[in-house]
Amino acid sequence: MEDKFQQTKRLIDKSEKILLIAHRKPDGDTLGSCIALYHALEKIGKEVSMACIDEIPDRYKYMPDISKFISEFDFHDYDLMIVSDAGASYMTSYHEKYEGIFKGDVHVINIDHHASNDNFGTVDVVDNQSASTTMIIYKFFKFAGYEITPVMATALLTGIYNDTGSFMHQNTTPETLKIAGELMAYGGRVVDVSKNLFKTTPISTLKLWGRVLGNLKVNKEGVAMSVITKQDFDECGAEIDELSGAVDFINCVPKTNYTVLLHEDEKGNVKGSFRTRKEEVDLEEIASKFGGGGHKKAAGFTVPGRLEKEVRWKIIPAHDKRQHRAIKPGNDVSLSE
Ligand SMILES: [Mn+2]
Repeated sequence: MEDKFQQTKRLIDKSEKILLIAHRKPDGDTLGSCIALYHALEKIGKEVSMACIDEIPDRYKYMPDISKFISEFDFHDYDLMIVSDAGASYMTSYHEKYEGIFKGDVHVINIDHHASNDNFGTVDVVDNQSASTTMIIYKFFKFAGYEITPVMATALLTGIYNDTGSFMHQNTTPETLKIAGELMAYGGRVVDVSKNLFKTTPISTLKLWGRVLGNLKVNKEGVAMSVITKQDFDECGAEIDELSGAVDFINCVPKTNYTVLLHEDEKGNVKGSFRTRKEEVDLEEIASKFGGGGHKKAAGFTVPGRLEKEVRWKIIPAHDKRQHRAIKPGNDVSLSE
């Protein structure tokens, strides 16, 4: 990593105008990376811009200068582009908008932590052992001797919080916690990050998650399952991406083998997301039966189609013939789904 950091520093040192690029559908890691780099590079006298093809979600607006993101630019205006947290150049979506952008006319530093990174940069600073891209950037700042301000520390913490689900995912290591601690010591505002990332939810999302909870059932095979239709999205006034995280939230029912959340999308597909807390369950295998894939503990699939509710009613006769009790719902009549 040292030589990659050296090459990165050399490219930054000889550049005047630098463009920082976030990936499409930006999250806390790509945005925190850009904001921290923006402050670091401005401080050493560079002319810096930040770009993202999609709008910045409101929950990240606590980070200073986040309003400075632009969506359009002329890449020939810059000496250097730094792309953060993008597993491939197409994840920025700028390859479609600007022909030749990543073809070598302008140097590119690719800083990322995805195992699937396709090394599209002039310099590729890729470490898939890192829980977040901001952790790599933190190490680079230390290497380069850049001053870390409280604003930069908060931005770097945002990436760590985002990608570890506030230290709850398996990618949380002793090093993750150590760096998070150091960032707090640099003045990083943990409370701002958790409040905005995890404790701010629009009413449409709450209503949608309410339906996820209301529809949740556990079947005889020990599978916790919930369903969201297109109509649910419409009635809650919610977008598809507001469902993200819901499957992790409901993957908490004791004694279940795994959890599945099915939903319809706007393109006429049914998508399934699987999660499990059990060591012995291999979800990649289960998802592959539906033509999907993923990891052992988190997987998914997409099939064209729609969801239809099938309700069966059956009458279970009372065993005690002497009493001739009336059949009551929930007692003798069962609803199976
Ligand atoms: Mn990331």
